[in-house]
Amino acid sequence: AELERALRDALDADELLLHLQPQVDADGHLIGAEGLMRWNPGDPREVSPAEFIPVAEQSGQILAIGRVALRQACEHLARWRNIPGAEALQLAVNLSAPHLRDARLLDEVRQLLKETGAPPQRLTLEITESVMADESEQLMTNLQELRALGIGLALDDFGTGYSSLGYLKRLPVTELKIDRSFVRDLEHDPGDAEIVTTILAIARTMGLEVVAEGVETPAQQEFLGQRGCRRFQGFLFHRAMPAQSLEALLP
Ligand code: G
Ligand code: G
Ligand code: MN
Ligand code: NA
Repeated sequence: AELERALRDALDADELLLHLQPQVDADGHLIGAEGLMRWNPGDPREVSPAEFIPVAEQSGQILAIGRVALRQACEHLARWRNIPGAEALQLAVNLSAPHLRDARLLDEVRQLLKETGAPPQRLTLEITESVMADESEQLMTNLQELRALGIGLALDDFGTGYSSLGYLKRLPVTELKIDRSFVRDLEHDPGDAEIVTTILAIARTMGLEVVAEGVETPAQQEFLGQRGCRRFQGFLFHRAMPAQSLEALLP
């Protein structure tokens, strides 16, 4: 309850900041980023999202956090239209299951696109597999309308939860994110290696983009690249950083 109150104040005072973890291609060139929310970054009072996201999910504040993330992401995308080398960057935002099912989501997104001038084709929304636990009519309508706007849909933490090929067929997703738990022991755990190989084969068959998460070693990148992975995210390349630091990486 203490954290919930502090989070409400932080939301009111606009103190949440979307940091960006770069995504790179096989040559290490910047191709996009995932937005990861930070509260008092770099400050002794910093609270980790691993702590405040679950609280916000419980309290319902996760919708307000999602709106903050969407707004900041759209502002970055709009600014990047005018920065040489940044025009084609893709930016992904994590949205919670209740937000994706919310009847107001599409109005919010349309309004933000209009206000900021962000190009919807550059925006991707990350969905965790837990949304599929309740495939409501409103969820399916929202996802279809987001796609119709040109927004991408990525299945986050793919392979860890409820994923089945049936869901993949029904949901209008454009991208899979290989969960970092499968990437971690890739070189030593034959089971994980097999899972990753299978996810990449599924993506190829279904014409989906894939991003490998949690890439920490060149050997992991090589294994993934040999099996067709073209997009990478992880500490081998970059940690999450403020938008201006990402912009400083541009050639
Ligand atoms: O950001 P890491 O850097 O520590 O994030 C921890 C967890 O919090 C991850 O599971 C990540 O998906 C989640 N997370 C970070 N930012 C957001 C956000 O803006 N919205 C939601 N729903 N989850 C987030
Ligand atoms: O759940 P989601 O995939 O949205 O969360 C991303 C989380 O993964 C964040 O907490 C982020 O800080 C973390 N992360 C990103 N890259 C790496 C990595 O290479 N290694 C580890 N251990 N964590 C990572
Ligand atoms: Mn994510
Ligand atoms: Na993930």
